[in-house]
Order: sequence, then structure tokens, then C-alpha cells
Amino acid sequence: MKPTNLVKQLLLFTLILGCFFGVCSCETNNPKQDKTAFVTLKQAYQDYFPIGVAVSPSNLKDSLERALILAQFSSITAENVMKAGPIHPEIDRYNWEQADQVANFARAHNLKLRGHALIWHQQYPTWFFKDQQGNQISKDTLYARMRSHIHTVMNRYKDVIYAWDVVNEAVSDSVHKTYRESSPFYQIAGKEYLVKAFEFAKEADPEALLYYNDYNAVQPSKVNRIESLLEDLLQAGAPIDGVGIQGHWSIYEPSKEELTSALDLYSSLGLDIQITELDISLYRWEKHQRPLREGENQGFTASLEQKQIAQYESIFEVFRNYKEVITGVTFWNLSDRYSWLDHYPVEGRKNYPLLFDTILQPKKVYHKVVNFNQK
Ligand code: 9MR
Repeated sequence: MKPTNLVKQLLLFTLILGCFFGVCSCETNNPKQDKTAFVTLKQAYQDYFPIGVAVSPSNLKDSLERALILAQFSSITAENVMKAGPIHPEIDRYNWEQADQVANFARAHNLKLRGHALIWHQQYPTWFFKDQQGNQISKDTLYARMRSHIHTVMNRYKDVIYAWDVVNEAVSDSVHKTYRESSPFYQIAGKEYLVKAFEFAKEADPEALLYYNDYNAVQPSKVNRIESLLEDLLQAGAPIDGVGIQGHWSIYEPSKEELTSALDLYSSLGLDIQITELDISLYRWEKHQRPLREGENQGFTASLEQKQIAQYESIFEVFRNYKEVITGVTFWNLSDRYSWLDHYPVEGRKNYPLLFDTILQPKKVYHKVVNFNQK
């Protein structure tokens, strides 16, 4: 065995014995903590909601990451490989390989699988909106393409995907507009495309739960716009089951009050709620990409860590109180080894937004999230 493999095997062994069954990394001087230290996320929340994680095929190939996923989570979402761009690169060609790897992993290990995402103005294939001459297609052609895409993808994973993000991020970033009018879907069909997307999804798999999914979904300035969109859908009779609150939050927001009032509002519409893309950034939310500023890459300081602990404790307390309306909580990425926030909105600004550290060990905040009964 090569030394690197030996090191890997040893780490895997410690991870399995230690983190998953509680002998290594907890606050071992505290006997009270020891008693429950073996609890995993999925065990701690089994009476509340499934705990999920967004994965890539490379997570599933890495033996340590794979073990961590299996030990801690009861649900997965494909981070990228089921989006229209990767999965349907040409009009008459689907690329199933990577999406199948995620689906087969869920099938083999009996994990719940969320489908992400059927209709989105990003990561779509360029052919989707153009005819052979490169001109914009008509509304009827758009609907035919949407229908065929939605049916084909949903049919393939019907046996394993229980919930789909049917439409993603269709609300405008401007406070003056409800709909994202720059979306090619909107430009061709207006807001009716959302209703069609839900109708096609319902036809394809009447059993699947169908969600509208968005970011900043508890931010006071956006909640009302998402509410208008949802009301439009409900009024038009769209078969929507729930709303996905992405949960790309930070140590600065949201407050408990913002979170609870958004949960109250969405559930008052009769919709189910899932937290679909949770992470707690060390930095404030910014929409636009920009270069790194000097001194900005401060690392994971003790003070930031305390703020992150406080924020995770606060939001999970709310989640637990709302277990009747929240039917799933999914983290966006597995550990601080890699997060999309290492690249966005500032390329190269390392972030530490998750419960596991860069070598996949549970962080202090992990213990706070699982040992909530010990307060
Ligand atoms: O995490 C995803 C990242 O790898 C992709 O580059 C990016 C492309 O836009 O999409 C990220 O996931 C997004 C998700 O699909 C929808 N909500 C926002 C997520 C973070 O951007």
C-alpha cells in the first residue's frame, strides 16, 4: 500500500470510529457531552426532518467524503449535474452519466433524493432558446422543449427522486418588479412559463413534490415579491406543493424574527417548506462578483467561529420549532474543504460555511447543532 493510501485509510478509520460514533473529536473533558457525542445529524433530527447535502460525483468517488455523507445525511441533492446545461447539452442528446451516478448512489443507500433544478435562467444549454438559424424561438416551441425536457429527466429518476425544484430563482432582484424579466423564459413567454413548468412536471410524475426555489427568500425586501409569485401560481391553479428557501445566509443574517415571519407567511399560503441550500457564510451577502480586497481573506478566526455558532444555533432552534411545516433541511456542499462560496462573490476568498472542516472533521458548531437537548 502506498503511504498516501495508508494515511487515507487511517483517516477513514478515525472518521468512522471517531466522528461518526463519537470517540474522537468531541469535548471529551465534559462527561455530559460524552454521553450524546456519538449522535449524527440524521439521528439528532430524525424526529424533525431529513437532513440533506448537495453532492457532486467527485464527492461520491472520494472514500472519506462518501463515508461522511452516508454516516451523517439521509437525503442528497445533485449540486450541478441534473441542471439543464449539464444534463441536456444538445437538443437531441442527454448526458446521463453523472446524474445517474448521483441517482444510483441514492438508490444503493436508500437515501432520499431531491431533484435540482428543471427550469432556471442559469446553467441552461444555449440551444434551448434558439432555432437552427439562431433566432429566438416562439412560445409554443419553448413550451414543447420545456415539456420534453421535464418529462425526459423526471421519467428517468421517477423511482428515486421524491421532490423537484421545478422553477428556480424566477423573482427579480429589483424591488420594483416581481418577475426576473431578463430570464429568456420570461422574455419568450412572460410569467405563464412558470405555470406551464409546474403542469408539465405534474404530468411527468404525479407523485413527485413540486417546489418553487429561491435565494434571499426570508429577506424582508424579497419576501413579498416571492409571495406575489406564489400567489400568481396558486391562482392560476399550478400544481405547486412547496417553496424552497435556499438558505444562503451569513453570520449577520437572517434574524430569528425574519426567519419566523417568512415561515409563517409561506405556510399561510398552504405550502410545504424546505430549506434547500443551507450554508452560513462568514461574509455579508453580495450579489455581484468582485475582486478580493486587501486584508479581506481573514480566515476562520475564533470570533467569526463564535458568531457562526450563534447563527447556526439560532436558525436550527427555529427549524425545530417549525418541524410541522419544514419537511427537509439540506446543506449546500459537504464540508469546508470545498464550498461554492470559495468562489462567489469573491474568487479566492476562502469561506468556512458548513458543519465539517477542511479535513472533514465535525466543527464545534456541529456539536451545538446535534446536541441541542443539552442546553
Ligand atoms: O453550487 C453551484 C455551483 O457549483 C455552480 O457553479 C453555480 C452555477 O450558477 O450554481 C451553484 O448552485 C446554485 C444553485 O444551483 C441554485 N442556487 C444558488 C446556488 C449557489 O450559486
